[in-house]
Amino acid sequence: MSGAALKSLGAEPTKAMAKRPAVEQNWARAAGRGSADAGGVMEARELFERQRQAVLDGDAARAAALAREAVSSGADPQACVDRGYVAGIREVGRLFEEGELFLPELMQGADAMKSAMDVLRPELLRARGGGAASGPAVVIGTVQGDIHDIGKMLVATMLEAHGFRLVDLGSDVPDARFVEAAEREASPLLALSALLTTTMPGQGRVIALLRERGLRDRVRVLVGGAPVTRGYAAEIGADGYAPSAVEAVAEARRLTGLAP
Ligand code: B1M
Repeated sequence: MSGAALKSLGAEPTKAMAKRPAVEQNWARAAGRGSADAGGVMEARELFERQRQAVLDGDAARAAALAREAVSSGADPQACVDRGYVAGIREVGRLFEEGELFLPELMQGADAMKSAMDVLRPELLRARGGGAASGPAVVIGTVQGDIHDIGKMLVATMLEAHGFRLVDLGSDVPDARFVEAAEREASPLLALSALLTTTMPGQGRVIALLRERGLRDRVRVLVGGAPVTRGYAAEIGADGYAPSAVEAVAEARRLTGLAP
């Protein structure tokens, strides 16, 4: 990442930050658990800032090391994802859009985010009871032409953590593969992610294909992804929409008839 871009953010590590030990015990209390004293809250903020910065720097090794250290100190993995790593990747996206960063840096930021997620994913599952799959099968993927899979992975993790059996088709998934998987797995729910305005229509195409194959009555469709809105979901005839991974769980429960 260019020095200019970092300076424009005021994002270079401060001397105070550099001197402090990487992880301190009270992160466990502080990171998202609400009962920390003022010092603990400060340490949690510092942890999230370092995680955000590692993604902004595109430093996969540092992002993973901070995730491992956070886990070993008992920090809340969800808070690390939301306030640390996701904050970082969104900042990378903003700088990319403004022409401050270029594609290689976007890719490095994504790699850093993913290396942290490799560490945090099992923790997210564990934090919510281990993800023993007792619920309905959900077929999930990012639509055709779209290789963004970080948000989809977070949604899949949250659904799995809440007991759904996940059939993850990955990214850049052809329309027919979604429909065939829903039929093969007898899945009542298709979860379609799209991150590009140019690939959003893929969500509508899959719904049309379900209808064409006579499956629309028994397969509900949940859509999401940064450019997708509730209005767009209604326009294409989706059954549900969620703006975040957490809200996707409530929506998936509603659509599969589980208690809220
Ligand atoms: Co791309 N990219 N990217 N990118 N990228 C965006 C999306 C963009 C907004 C950046 C920007 O310009 N600001 C822009 C899209 C503009 C537009 O369409 N209007 C863009 C572009 C242009 C591109 C390329 C075209 C760049 C190029 O090649 N010139 C290219 C396209 C490649 C392709 O797909 N064909 C491209 C490539 C890439 C990378 C490969 C480098 C990398 C992706 C790596 C990967 O995913 N494996 C990448 C990244 C990292 C981003 C940004 C920076 C971050 C995306 C992300 O992971 N966010 C992104 C900017 C941004 O989003 N602010 C950007 C974090 C993630 C947790 O959030 O995915 O929104 P999100 O998921 C959230 C919610 O949306 C929701 O829950 C999640 C968690 O709370 N959610 C759902 C997501 N799916 C859901 C499904 C649900 C429910 C909720 O139900 C089914």
